[in-house]
Amino acid sequence: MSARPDPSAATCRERQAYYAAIRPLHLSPLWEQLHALVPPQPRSLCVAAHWRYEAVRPHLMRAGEIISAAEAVRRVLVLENPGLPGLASITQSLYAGLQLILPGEVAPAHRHTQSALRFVVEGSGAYTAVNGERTTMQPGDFIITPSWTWHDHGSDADGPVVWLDGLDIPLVRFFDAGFAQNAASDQQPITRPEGHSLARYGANMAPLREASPHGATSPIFCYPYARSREALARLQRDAAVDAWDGVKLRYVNPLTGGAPMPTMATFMQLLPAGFDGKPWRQTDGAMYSVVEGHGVATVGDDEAAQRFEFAPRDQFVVPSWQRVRLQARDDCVLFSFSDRPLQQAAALWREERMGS
Ligand code: 1HN
Repeated sequence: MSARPDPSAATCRERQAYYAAIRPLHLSPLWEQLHALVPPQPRSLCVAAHWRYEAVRPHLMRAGEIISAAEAVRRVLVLENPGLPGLASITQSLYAGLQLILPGEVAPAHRHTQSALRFVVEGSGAYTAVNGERTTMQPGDFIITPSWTWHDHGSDADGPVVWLDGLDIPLVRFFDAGFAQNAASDQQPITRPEGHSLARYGANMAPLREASPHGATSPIFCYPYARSREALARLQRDAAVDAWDGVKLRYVNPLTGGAPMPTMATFMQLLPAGFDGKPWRQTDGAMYSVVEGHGVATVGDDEAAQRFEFAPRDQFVVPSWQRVRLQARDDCVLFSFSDRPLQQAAALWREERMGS
């Protein structure tokens, strides 16, 4: 843009007086903020951040001593983006937290218009119930709570169970479209056997005469880790490894081929031992949960780059349009989620793969 001479002091005073005169009418001059409104490229307030599980776990277990799941309703430590304090946001559009449930506890049934995903981080044997069906959690499982479905959690495990919650809370807040209700009883009646939704929709087959039970949301309740891990292992062996992503797959709604939820896309990738990935950037900032392996995520531009040395169960967030590079010491498996489906619906999503 062409440089113009700075206005004189008198002109500035005149303009300030003018701005003051129009303020009571709730008018403001666009020309003072135009450049900030349409920046040349995304400049997110969200920053890259890394939560080492080793550092977080003792505090999560302490939460288990100071409050019950019943009293807390959801006993969660929110992963608050350091650039978005107080907003319960991991990125501008999404929320993330680590939820703990202890043996014998129940997190009471409620429903809300916010969609949720659960990604199991530690422990086995807790369950979540949605729509009359329960699923028992195993580490690495990806579980869906569709918008406006009753859901409660409980645990028959013999130790703590921890999962990552991902919700579209900031998005729903942005749209002022949030509704919530508590159920009359803590636990919903179970009307279907465990594994029902997977049998019905998870075998590359679908029922003949039945509408999607959750509209645009996937009818699959739990995407078991064992299946995803097996697919990645086969592809690592049998197919070329992508220089940016390693072996990366997206989870799908089998009825549409699209993302499992209208607001959130989910992914799982395997970085083979010794993987030294090329850098990329995408407009969807993403939250990562490390399932297996040790490696390094380098986020940001050269001098300002942050180096996250990650280990299993660590969580880290990558902001929109920041450069990212992934390296693996041993075989690494990473789960991630982002708001990509909405960005794609709005024709906003972009990516750049550098060094090709
Ligand atoms: C919620 O309902 C759950 O159901 C977890 O487990 C986290 C964060 C904010 C609002 C509702 C759950 C949540 C939440």
